[in-house]
Amino acid sequence: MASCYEWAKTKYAALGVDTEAAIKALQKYAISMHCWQGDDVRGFDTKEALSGGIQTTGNYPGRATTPEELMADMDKAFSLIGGKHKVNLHASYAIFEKGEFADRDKLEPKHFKRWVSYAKERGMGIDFNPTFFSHPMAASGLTLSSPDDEVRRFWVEHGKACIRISEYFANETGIPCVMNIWIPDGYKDTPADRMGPRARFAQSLDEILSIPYDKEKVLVCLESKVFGIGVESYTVGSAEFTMSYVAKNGLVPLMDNGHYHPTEVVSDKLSAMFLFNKKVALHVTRGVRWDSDHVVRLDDETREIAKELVASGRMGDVALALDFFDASINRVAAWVVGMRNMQRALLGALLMPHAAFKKLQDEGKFTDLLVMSEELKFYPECIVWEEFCNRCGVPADERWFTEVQQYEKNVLAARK
Ligand code: RNT
Ligand code: ZN
Repeated sequence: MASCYEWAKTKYAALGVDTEAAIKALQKYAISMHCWQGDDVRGFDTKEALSGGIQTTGNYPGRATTPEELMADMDKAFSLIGGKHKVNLHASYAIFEKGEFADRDKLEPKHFKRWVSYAKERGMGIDFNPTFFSHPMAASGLTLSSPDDEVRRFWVEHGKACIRISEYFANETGIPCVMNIWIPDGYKDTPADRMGPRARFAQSLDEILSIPYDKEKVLVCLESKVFGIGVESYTVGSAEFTMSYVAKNGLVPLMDNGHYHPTEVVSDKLSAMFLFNKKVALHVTRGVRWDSDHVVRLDDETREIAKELVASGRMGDVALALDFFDASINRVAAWVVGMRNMQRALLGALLMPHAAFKKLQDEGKFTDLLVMSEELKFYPECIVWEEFCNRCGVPADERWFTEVQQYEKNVLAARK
């Protein structure tokens, strides 16, 4: 009797879909896993509370509080996720040796050498984010757009430091570093002056980007946002600001699917972005009513985003990172669920007969298109997933969770 996989392969082949090609494409697709899920976005460089209009809620035991713990937790997660991925760091995760400290404006590559060893030992690349929040200099809620020149300068220096660190990551790992700039700046109530802060933000970005760096190695992104907690009326880095700045300066736009009005979807925006940008970066997250940064589920929008990446043929041009932080559940499990769901969404998209579907659309055969896309939902994706996981040496089903439960019992439970 042929194996289940052979049967699934034949079934997809009848639609013109090559399951082998799908598995291979998924195996080599690196997703950037955000370190900040492991410690509720606290980082190691300050004792400041999380600020900037983002929030973690919950107090599930076992949070990583040291670099060693965070790295061990990430290893546990990576061991249960097929394929090779990237590590996504924030500047606040600098690791200082005993007695050493450098403020955000003075950070240097050496403060990240342990992360470089971590990545190199595992053959991974590193992505990076300047941290414009959870810091006394961000207490006013304004950073790169601040009218206070001392504050603005401080953060400009931070941005420059982060470009140097990003280049160091790329040089050391041999893999380009995606460096994403997101600022929390904005106002709670209707501003008197909308233009001033945006003009200062543009000026600050010009200053940061004026330092020489290798544009092949460091891909600078700008992330937009529509609102945040405490900045409900106005954010400086709006979609129009970031898209225009990026287009004018040859940067990469970063779209976080929690950062739009609730009825807007990133899946519908991607094709337009692909037409006018060589590369596009994503933060895949799940907003529940608002930008709540819930763990990524295998929901319709995640699948639709994945479909757009594959159907457009532009999967390779997308720097895909996850961005969520849930402190109410096992944090390692949160990573694994989100990463595996993103992979499942991509696999589903890789198993669609896109050329045939496009043809149906162009020929106006909308009944056929509806019928086939609905039938496809019950095709044996799960069997191809199982084959993918087997080849990667990770559990295909919920057995991965047994390992996380063991880890919780043996490691996480012992943490204070
Ligand atoms: C905030 C942005 C930003 C952060 C991380 C921690 O709304 O999404 O990307 O979540 O940088
Ligand atoms: Zn984000």
